[in-house]
Amino acid sequence: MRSSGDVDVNALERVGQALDRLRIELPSWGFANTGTRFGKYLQPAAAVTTAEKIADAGQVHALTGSCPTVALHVLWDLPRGLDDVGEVARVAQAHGLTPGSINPNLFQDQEYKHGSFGNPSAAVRERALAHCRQSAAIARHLGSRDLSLWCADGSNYPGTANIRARKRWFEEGLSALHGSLAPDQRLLVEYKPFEPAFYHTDIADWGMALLFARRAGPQARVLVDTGHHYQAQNIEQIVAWLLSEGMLGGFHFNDRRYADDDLTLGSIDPYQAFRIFHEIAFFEWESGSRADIAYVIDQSHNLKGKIESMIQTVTQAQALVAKAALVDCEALASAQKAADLVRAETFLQDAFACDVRPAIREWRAAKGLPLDPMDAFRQGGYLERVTRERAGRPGSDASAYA
Ligand code: PSV
Ligand code: MN
Repeated sequence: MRSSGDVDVNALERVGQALDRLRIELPSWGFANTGTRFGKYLQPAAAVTTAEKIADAGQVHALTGSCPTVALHVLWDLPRGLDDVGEVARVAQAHGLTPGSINPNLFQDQEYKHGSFGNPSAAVRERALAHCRQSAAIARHLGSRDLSLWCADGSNYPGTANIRARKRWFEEGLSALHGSLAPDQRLLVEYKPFEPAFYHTDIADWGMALLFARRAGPQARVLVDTGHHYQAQNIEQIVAWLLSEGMLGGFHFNDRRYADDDLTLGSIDPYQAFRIFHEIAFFEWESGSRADIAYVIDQSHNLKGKIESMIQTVTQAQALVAKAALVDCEALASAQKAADLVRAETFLQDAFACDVRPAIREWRAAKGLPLDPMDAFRQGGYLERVTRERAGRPGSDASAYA
């Protein structure tokens, strides 16, 4: 790579290979009307039905070429459980997609007021387990590998919860769930430091998620949602540790300024996302193997157009992955070994500063994709059509949890 800001032939190839490999899953819920806890501003084009969410995801994939799968939330997308599987599979196929990770919902029903797997009531814990087992069955029928679990469990006031008992109930519940997975399924355990609970959260950080995943069984891994950390936490170090432990299962990508803001990837701190992609690329170079990690977007946009913000996210991911592919890992490793600090750091800074847009356009041209996905979307008429079709229907104010 030259450090002058443009991309040479060798680098062009590296960018192309990295983009060929990039698969980033779209969240069905990112196309629906969502809001803050203070209210929501409705968008006439927002998807209401599962079929509409999948159709919108299909648009993003058709324009960017990087999103062949769509993540589904069971309660929102398959409210009739296994009875919805056939239709969801059919619609996904019609839009050139396949169902991706399956997300049980353990936070919306009234029963979960005091938790799911950590609930003091054995009956509620059983209910959580049954719902997750049903979600695993849905995943098997849809051909999805990952059951992606986020538990909102926690408490709001000191002394109100038996933290150790809840930990034990989680261990029991997750092991039982793991026991009912098919051999090729994975259980992804997501952590979050706070919200909705504001005193303690049962799976609050990557260490807790790691312990639970290890105890659950060999098919469990940790899922890193980039918005689920305290300010200033070094997320790429967590990524590097989980990679070295063979325990990084997937990501929920988004950006944030304050807490779990669910903002567009790279909109606040693109260098942070670049450093994550770099740690993965560096690991792959060093180990000579591909990291088996599910990349999923977990964002909800209240004010930006939903499809446009997904296109923005995916093109940003493509750019950051391309930049990370430009780091000369061999030279970096030798600079690190020699403790040549400035030289080592400069490899990252140079790659990040590189204008990868021409290389990405070449890749798009070679794949028959629009050179400018956002422009193609704006010219394509899809938004105008769905706005006409969807506006004013019953249910268009319905919301998923954001
Ligand atoms: C919780 O904040 C979370 O990150 C979980 O992944 C949920 O499934 C998702 O958001 C819902 O938007
Ligand atoms: Mn998430």
